[in-house]
Amino acid sequence: KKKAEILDQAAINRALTRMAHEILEKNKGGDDLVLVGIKTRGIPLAKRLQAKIKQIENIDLPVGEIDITLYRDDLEKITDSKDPEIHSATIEVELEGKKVILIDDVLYTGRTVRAAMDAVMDIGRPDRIQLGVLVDRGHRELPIRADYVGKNIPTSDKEIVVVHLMETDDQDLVSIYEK
Ligand code: 3GP
Ligand code: 5GP
Ligand code: MG
Repeated sequence: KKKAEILDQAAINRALTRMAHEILEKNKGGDDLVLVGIKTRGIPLAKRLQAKIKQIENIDLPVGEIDITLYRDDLEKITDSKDPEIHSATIEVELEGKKVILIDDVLYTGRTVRAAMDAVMDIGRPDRIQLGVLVDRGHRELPIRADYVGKNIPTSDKEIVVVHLMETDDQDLVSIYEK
């Protein structure tokens, strides 16, 4: 049951524009940055950030992809589910000396990000790993935080954040639903 619409298309676009500027500011430009999208909706978000960074600084950042399997029968059991596992990771560029920025749509327990960091470290040895998410909904179960956040949305564990993106869902909209 839908409770509220939190970000519409314009708000999502503004948040991503700000995040692109923050990424460039924090890293003093785009040198050695590699964006890595986490499975479905992190990937179009990483590509949008890549396009914005291209507009701002005229540089083409590489975009990699990590596919993480969740092993969840249903979303009710989200917190007592087993840790996620890496299904595949595709990063075409050498990571030695690079700064990897993981991108996901929603940050929740942090378990997916932990698994994604393992996958990156298996592929190469970046100098740094940072994290950007469109929505931080709280409820971390690990000491993980995001460096770039589109919007903090305090949620109860009975709520879910539904992220719709043009590329996957034919519209841009972030809403809160009650399970
Ligand atoms: P996404 O990351 O592409 O949005 O994690 C696999 C998918 O399951 C995610 O895809 C996400 O949409 C969905 N998902 C995982 N946990 C939750 C949750 O707590 N609530 C909701 N609505 N979806 C979830
Ligand atoms: P984690 O609990 O590991 O932080 O999140 C697990 C995965 O599910 C991540 O890819 C995250 O984006 C997604 N996720 C967690 N909670 C939500 C949510 O409320 N809504 C959506 N759309 N995805 C979620
Ligand atoms: Mg996600």
